[in-house]
Amino acid sequence: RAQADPHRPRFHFVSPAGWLNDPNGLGQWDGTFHLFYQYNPYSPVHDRIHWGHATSTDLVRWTDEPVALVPGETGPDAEGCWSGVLVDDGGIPTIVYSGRHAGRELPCVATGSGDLRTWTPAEQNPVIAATPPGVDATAFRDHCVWREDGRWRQLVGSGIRGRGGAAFLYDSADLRSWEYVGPLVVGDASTGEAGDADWTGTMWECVDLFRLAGRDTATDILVFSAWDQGVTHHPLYWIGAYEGDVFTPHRLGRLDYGGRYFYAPQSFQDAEGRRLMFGWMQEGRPDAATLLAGWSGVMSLPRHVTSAPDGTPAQEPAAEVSLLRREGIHTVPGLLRAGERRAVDISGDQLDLEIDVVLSADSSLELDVRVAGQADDPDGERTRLVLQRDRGGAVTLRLDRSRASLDPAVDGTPRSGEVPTGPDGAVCLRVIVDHSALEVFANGRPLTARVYPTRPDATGVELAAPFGAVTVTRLDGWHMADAWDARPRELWPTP
Ligand code: DQQ
Repeated sequence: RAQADPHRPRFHFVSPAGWLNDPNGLGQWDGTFHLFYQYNPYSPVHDRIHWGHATSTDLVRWTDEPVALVPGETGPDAEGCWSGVLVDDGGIPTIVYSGRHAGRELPCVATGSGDLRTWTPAEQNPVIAATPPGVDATAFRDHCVWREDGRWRQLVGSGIRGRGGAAFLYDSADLRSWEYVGPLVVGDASTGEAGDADWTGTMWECVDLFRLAGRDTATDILVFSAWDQGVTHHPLYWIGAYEGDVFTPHRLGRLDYGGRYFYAPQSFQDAEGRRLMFGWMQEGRPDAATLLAGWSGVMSLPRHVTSAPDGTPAQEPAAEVSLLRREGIHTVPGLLRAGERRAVDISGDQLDLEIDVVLSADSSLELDVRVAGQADDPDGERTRLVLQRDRGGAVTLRLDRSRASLDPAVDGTPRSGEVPTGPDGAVCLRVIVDHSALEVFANGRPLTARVYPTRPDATGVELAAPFGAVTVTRLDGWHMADAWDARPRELWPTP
């Protein structure tokens, strides 16, 4: 069944079957990349979560490994092994995760065999027995763990009732016995409200603290996913300075303009020193459709995160993504006059497009993918991406899914966000299409989404200049190879 689903990506990582959500335990051991993930192998719903596992030597072609963590029959993780990280404890691969029991989560530890295939939960689990004393916590789960001055440090995602989301800091010598240091950052949920794209929520899921080296100085970035009462809102980041148990937040930003379509990201530093990040691209179709399909959830492609000149995180697909490029086109479309529309000489539902455009003030470029039919065809489908430069010079990236699918049940809500540009209005646009998975990057700002065209011929690509003239100095496009040899994959992979 999974094979027949036209919405199932072919070069993004997906679980063999069943349900996938957050990336977990990202790391590189002896040159091999490990991707663990929140996994329900039995059905495409979020229930009694295991840790799935896959390995790769190039970040894009993955091999399924045996399920890593299985909830216990009884005990601290009987209701699920929720999100966490992988650390190197003096050569012993060690997972710190959230064990779910009696409707709540507490920190747990498991140690792995040298090949990271067999995992044993620690006898001491849960290693932190309760939420911090004197704090009315909205939740307590997900972990960021690192070495600092010969000690272990940990952040646990949480929130303080009546105030907002929070990240709590802990300290340990051995990963088993933890001391509460204090709240590292506490948000203010009364600033803004649930519909706002930068609302910080009442609980922070999947906190991830890392340092990005800039040209002159380094910045500390605290990524979290804003959550409130069962609703996964969007990933955000604080830029700030972490020093001496204190994080001083300087500025809040949106990590991905797709919001909940790039949720619960986790990052790690690879052997080359790159900061690489994956996120969960959740579904935008109804549960009934997902049940029928037999699978749910897509892992984003690996992203390379660097520091933009203004200290904000810039994102682009890791260079390895281009290993999947096959035959392509290399064109210089040149000037598009206001109102002009052109078909691009490449089509498909597995594409990687790179477009360099110069937007004059008060102009816009439209790129349509997954196109079937003419622009005004009521039975047509098209996923519209628009780069628009206003009179003042500000550039906005917009995703319009109002015509992306003839299926009225799928999510068609728009997305948008600002794109940094120089005075010349130049934008490098990268658009990756993989069946229902869509990842867009405009000058380092990502917009991730899912689209579900119904027409088998929804494979066209078009360029247009809805108003104002634009110059497209380069348009390169490639067909993308399948990352999987055989489908469907086994439900319970064995080594
Ligand atoms: N998903 C996990 C939690 C985390 C949430 C459960 C974020 O650990 O808070 O599957 O999507």
